[in-house]
Amino acid sequence: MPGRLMLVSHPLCPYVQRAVIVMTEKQIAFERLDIDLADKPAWFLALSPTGKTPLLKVGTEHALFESAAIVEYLDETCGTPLMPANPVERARARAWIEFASGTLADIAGLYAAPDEPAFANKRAALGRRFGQIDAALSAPWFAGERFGLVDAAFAPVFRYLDAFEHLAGLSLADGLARLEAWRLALAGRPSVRIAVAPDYPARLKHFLLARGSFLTRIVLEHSQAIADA
Ligand SMILES: N[C@@H](CCC(=O)N[C@@H](CS)C(=O)NCC(=O)O)C(=O)O
Repeated sequence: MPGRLMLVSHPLCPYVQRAVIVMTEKQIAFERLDIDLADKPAWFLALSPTGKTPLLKVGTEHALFESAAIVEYLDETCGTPLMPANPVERARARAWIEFASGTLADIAGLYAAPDEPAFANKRAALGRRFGQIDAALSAPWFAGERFGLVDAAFAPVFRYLDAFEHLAGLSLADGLARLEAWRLALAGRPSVRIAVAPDYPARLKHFLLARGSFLTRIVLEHSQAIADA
């Protein structure tokens, strides 16, 4: 065990979820401290070169940043490895974790898109990504029989998809049977379920409504249509 772990977090951050999933999978004890990203504490800015969550404080000596680096550190220091032993498979896993980060960036672009053309552009980019992921994945988990770091990296992507379907009636990955099966498996995984607090859906809705973006309009119209039905 590497010493006392403190995960500096934000309740909506998908990158934080990766670390929580991995620590839960590995039964690693940790404390969590949520901060206000709109008003970052000075101690956080002093520790984090990027000023982004997650940040993992390890004992009193180290503060790790970047979710991919954090989860690999946890994987190498605690329990049975979630990364493959084979270097080629490990390189492939790292590449797909990066692809998951790019997918999260496109999702952020989608919910921030100010108008229909920008929204349609991001939606098309996401559709292409989901097709590529569907073609690359095995079953039941990304690389086959064992749950791994790629699964942890993508679980927050699908949490957004669930929310967009529920709040906006918006489907981004239709007709991809393998992806759908993986998404369902991830949604049922206990570590994924508890990676956010029970108030996550309400917080995300509040966040999306406050964006003033094209998706905000869709969420409002969807709520209205449900109220009228
Ligand atoms: N590449 C980073 C991305 C982390 C990230 O974008 N965190 C967001 C919250 S989900 C953040 O802290 N944003 C605050 C800011 O950019 O000022 C990682 O994988 O850890």
